[in-house]
Amino acid sequence: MDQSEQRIKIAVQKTGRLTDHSIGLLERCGLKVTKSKDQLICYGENMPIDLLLVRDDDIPGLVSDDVCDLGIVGLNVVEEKRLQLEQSGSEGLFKQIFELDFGHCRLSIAAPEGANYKGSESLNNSRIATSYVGLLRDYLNKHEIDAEPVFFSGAVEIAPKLGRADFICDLVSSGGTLVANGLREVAVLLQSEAVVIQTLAPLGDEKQALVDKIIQRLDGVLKVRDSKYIMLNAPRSALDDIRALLPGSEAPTVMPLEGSNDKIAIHAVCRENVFWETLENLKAAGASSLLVLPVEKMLP
Ligand code: PRT
Ligand code: ZN
Repeated sequence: MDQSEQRIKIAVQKTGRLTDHSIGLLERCGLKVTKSKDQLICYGENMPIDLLLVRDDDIPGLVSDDVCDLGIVGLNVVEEKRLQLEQSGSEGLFKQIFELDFGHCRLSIAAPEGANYKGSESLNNSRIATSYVGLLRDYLNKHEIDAEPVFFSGAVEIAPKLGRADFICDLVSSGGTLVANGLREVAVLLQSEAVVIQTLAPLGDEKQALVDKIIQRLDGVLKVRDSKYIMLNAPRSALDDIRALLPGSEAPTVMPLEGSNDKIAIHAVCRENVFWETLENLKAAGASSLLVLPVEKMLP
């Protein structure tokens, strides 16, 4: 078999909101790539993994057509493609592996400030501008609303001012764009964030083992994102109080301190962030020499 066929291809957004997070996440999984974003492909230097840099809208198709083995893309784009494929009776799909906790946004319907909106029935007999015709149609069907999606590929928020639509359906994160265009969010269709998708095509043992390894590493990186390693000294008598104060920690390591009979050192991995208040409470409970360190990697 051609050696290039044994390499894993991961589709990531070439330039946009997801690019730096996607590449940064893969780097934290141990992948080193040549960094040129002008190229279509970034070759992995230390692992048989290459990144295909493409428009985000093309990512689900590349994965469902088995051109790429994995893809990192917004759930909004994944769901839109899934509905398009389903509506056209197409077989090719992908499996969604997990959410990556970046690229958060929601797909919402918004109405002009002055519009008399009294619930989803107010959408009847209206035109709604969107780039997400599949998701919008799905929502309208489920709510038995008779409205017409009007396709806009960008600048959806100006459609009502242009007289091209009565409402819009677009992505919202801070809500600033809606406010700046005199629009009000009235219904949320989908909560979205970046996700990993995988081809449904069988990969063969070697490639599957590599994909499993990347998925395990991604999982490890995501799990320790908020974790901290905390070290402190304390009187032995304060152990129970201190354990109760350590956020999200299971079994701390307790060690005697050389030259002291009643003092111990406590080390623990906390699965949540350790805030100043917690440190102050630990100190009040008798802890001293507190040290909090970030956790970079963890394997169970
Ligand atoms: O060139 P390419 O097609 O790859 O990029 P793109 O322009 O289609 O996508 P890009 O980079 O803008 O967004 C990529 C992904 O980021 C989206 O598919 C979402 O999953 C996610 N994301 C997160 C967002 C937003 N937040 C977001 N706020 N995508 C777009 N927006 C836009 C929105 O369309 C609206 O115009 O930002 C505006 C609203 O933002 P707020 O903060 O004013 O509410
Ligand atoms: Zn796009």
